[in-house]
Amino acid sequence: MKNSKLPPNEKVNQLQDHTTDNNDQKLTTNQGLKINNNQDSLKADERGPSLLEDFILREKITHFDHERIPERIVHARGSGAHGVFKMTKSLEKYTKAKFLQEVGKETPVFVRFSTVAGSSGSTDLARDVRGFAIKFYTEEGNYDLVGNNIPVFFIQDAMKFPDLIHAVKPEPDNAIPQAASAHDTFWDFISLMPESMHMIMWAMSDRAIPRSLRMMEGFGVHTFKFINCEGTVHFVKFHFKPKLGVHSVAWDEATKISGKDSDFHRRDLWEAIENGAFPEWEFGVQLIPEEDEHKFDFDLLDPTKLIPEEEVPVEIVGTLTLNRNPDNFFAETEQIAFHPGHLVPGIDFTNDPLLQGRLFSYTDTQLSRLGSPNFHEIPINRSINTVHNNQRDGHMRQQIVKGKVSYEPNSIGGGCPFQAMMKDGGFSTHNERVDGQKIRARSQSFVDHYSQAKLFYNSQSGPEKQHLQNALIFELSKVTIPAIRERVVGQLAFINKDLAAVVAKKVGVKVTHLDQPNGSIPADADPKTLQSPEKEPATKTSEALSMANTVKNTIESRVIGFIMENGVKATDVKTLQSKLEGKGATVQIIAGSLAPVTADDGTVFEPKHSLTSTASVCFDALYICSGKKSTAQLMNEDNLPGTLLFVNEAYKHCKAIYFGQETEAIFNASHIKNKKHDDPGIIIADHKNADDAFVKAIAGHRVWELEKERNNPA
Ligand code: HDE
Repeated sequence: MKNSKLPPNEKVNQLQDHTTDNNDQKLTTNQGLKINNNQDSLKADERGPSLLEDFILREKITHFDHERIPERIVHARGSGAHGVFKMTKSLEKYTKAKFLQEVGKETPVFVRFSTVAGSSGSTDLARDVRGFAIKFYTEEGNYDLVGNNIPVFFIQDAMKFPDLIHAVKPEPDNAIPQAASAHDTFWDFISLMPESMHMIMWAMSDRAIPRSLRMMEGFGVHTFKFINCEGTVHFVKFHFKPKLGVHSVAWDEATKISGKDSDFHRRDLWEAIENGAFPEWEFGVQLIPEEDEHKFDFDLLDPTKLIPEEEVPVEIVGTLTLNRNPDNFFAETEQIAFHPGHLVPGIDFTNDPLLQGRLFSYTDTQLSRLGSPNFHEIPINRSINTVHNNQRDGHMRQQIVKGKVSYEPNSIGGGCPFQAMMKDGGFSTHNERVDGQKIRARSQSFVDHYSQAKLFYNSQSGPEKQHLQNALIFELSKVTIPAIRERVVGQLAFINKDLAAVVAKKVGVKVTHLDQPNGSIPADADPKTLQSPEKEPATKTSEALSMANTVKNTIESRVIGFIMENGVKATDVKTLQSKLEGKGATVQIIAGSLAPVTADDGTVFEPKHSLTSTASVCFDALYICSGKKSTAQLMNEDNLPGTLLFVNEAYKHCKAIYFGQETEAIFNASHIKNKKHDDPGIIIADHKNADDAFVKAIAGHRVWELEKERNNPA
């Protein structure tokens, strides 16, 4: 199903009014004047100087000169899509937000995913947090949930955000490195900010190198509030759980994908939607009655903490589906402007000091990025309900508001536009009681920096712990100042002594105990208020924190490389291809060159790639197609290096590899020949269930538990 055939919704209809199709049209200037020569400028004689009066050339070049706008200061690299949010269970009991009331209710959305540190042209596979920002076009106005793929954050207070970002961005003297946290300034900052340790565990885990944007979770991160019609308040955490499970690539793979296809995630999202494999998430909430605010061993307002699902289960109440690619990247994905302060009645903020700071930042940044307070009039940013107010003028104003009145109260305009009563959908802030003194300080309840870092680390599977450890070693090995490496290792020791010891050894420092684990807490704070790093979390391990527990039994939208050459056994190829495609996977043919491949029965297969134009890192699994002749050609002088690189790398990255009939020669020349144990990821076509075994292996994502063996094949 191609996205153009989808039923339109209110947002898509609205965008149609601003969409142009150049098909069958004549070229014009921006004033609509038809142009009859788009090749030559106006000159005094064929070989003479250009004339200033050439308004057509001037308009074209002036527009070109001003095509760029500032990229986002963070989250500059992003990809987006349209979709629909659908309720499967009513939240009426908890919130009066209209789009969350009715089962079956559909709300148009636009979602933008992003990396944080890199510039807009940087690689998709950087080790980084991913943004997960959703604009819900509701009947009550736009609601933005501007979240991440990790449920906690580096810092507790907005005051530290510019410092965090300056530390992670390229260093200011030489602008190195791009889209990477593996450098001195980032780790210097982190080593002095113990509150970042929980987030560091997540950011060093494979969550920071997703297999695809469609295989990541989304979180609102902060605690928000739901308010129902009676004014009852619940605290709420938002979750999006991908239907395909949460999956990542290996770090070695990520670095190679960055070279082979730095648009890997953007392309994957685009192609999945074009092919009708619509990315889908379950939407869930954790709900906490207002009176239970202080029942936890952490503060709900602290954005470095999550609520373990064992303590408050996630209730699934809806689905998010992305089903339409944008028509124009700049107009839609680049110009979309999110803001955590775009609310609807029934949803409100909490006093989380990180969230509070964000409420100022997002509109402010749009003013310099999009250049005008009228950015809400850009088609992608317009609400589907009409805007009525007395705001006027400014750069690039689009709306033509009738009448003499642009103030309130007024009698000339009959008092319009009127304030809305609450019962008519007028927004009112939660009437929370606040007693206190003005104070520039951190709450004592925030001074616990290690217990949930322990919870996360202890919840990981063996291979996940190993990857996290390797990531820390990689990152810290890029830090040139030993004292910084030592301080970070000192922080790790508060989380797990063995982890600290292994990392310390590899990065050439000793584990030294840090006396002051309280970071940004003032040095003159009362020692009784400082938390001991020995504190253990109330919940010791949490299943939901390990990606290993999210594997689903599906191969939907997985990309399988079929490696073949002339003489390949057509029946085997066709049988397996139809089985895989029948289950929603995509098959791509790889051959020695792009020349058509003629099979044993005369069937012609068109390769999408050659062995040298792509690499195994761009595929989820490989099938080495049956056929003696094909095998011989894949092993000729020309193809052998490419064939073996494919197989050996896929093996190293723990992928499923299926050897068809008469492909032993390739098996025996590869690293796999030395495999010592049963490996469910290596399938040999010597039994009738081999095709099914391959399907099962692909659905398992990777055999991470055999990584050690696969990386030491000799
Ligand atoms: Fe953002 N953030 N942020 N952030 N953020 C921006 O807004 C900021 C934070 C997040 O696809 C900027 O329009 C401050 C947490 C996403 O367009 C800027 C603080 C979370 C996106 C900004 C934070 C996020 C942004 C840059 C600390 C997860 C991309 C361009 C107080 C819950 C949205 C823009 C998109 C973008 C500021 C912390 C998520 C500068 C000051 C925590 C997904 O306004």
